[in-house]
Amino acid sequence: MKNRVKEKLKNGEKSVGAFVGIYSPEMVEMLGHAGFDFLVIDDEHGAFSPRDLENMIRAAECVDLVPIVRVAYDPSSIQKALDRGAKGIQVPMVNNREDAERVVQRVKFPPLGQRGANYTTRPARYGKDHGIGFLDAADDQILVIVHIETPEAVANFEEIVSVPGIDMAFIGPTDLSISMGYKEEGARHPEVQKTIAQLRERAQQQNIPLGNIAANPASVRQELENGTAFVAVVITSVMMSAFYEVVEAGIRND
Ligand code: 3PY
Ligand code: MG
Repeated sequence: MKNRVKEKLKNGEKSVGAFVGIYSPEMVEMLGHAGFDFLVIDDEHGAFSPRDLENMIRAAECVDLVPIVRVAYDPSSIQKALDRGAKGIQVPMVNNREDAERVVQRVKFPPLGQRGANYTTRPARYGKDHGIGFLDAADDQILVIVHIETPEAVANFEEIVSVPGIDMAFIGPTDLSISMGYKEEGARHPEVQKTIAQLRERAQQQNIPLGNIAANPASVRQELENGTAFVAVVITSVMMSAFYEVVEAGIRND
């Protein structure tokens, strides 16, 4: 169970992916064929049943996309996503060391964590994989990502990312700007931009890769140039801008 994105991170390479909150294995296949590296199945905001999650993950595996699940943060959601076959877990609203430690406890098997083992599940190939081989591979390959999206998380950044087992810090610009009080201006507000720029420097000092959202193709490039290791577009934004383009073209032709 090699995790291509985790390997890339270790080698200092960058990855581009997409958040998907709509149930569509076909769209997952399209992302894979288009050449994306990873998929974040958004189970914080999306409408997925456990079965839907599993089918999205299965589709990602068919096209060599790394399936990551952004969980709605309660501890059991991490176990459930991992047992469906998620190769990465992305956890919103991680605000301090204790939150980060709780995430690691849920993702890793003992001794580092307290994840429950069961070899009859999909990721263990229904019993074909078991014992130390399965346990160590899972601990080694599953990517653990925490969202930094509140002033408290910003203040505690160093202690969050230094928790053993945390692989990456992901900036949540929308929640960060709202929780900083910039509900109208959003992430464009200079204070939010300044905070994000400072997080970049602090991440570099801590030697922790940073992830971020990109609003459009130009900002994918900008993020990569800024050193962001893991850049994700949001599929609904990409689709809506394509739809607006078509509608505008139609209006101009009227
Ligand atoms: C945010 O911007 O708050 C996010 O969580 C990104 O998806
Ligand atoms: Mg968020």
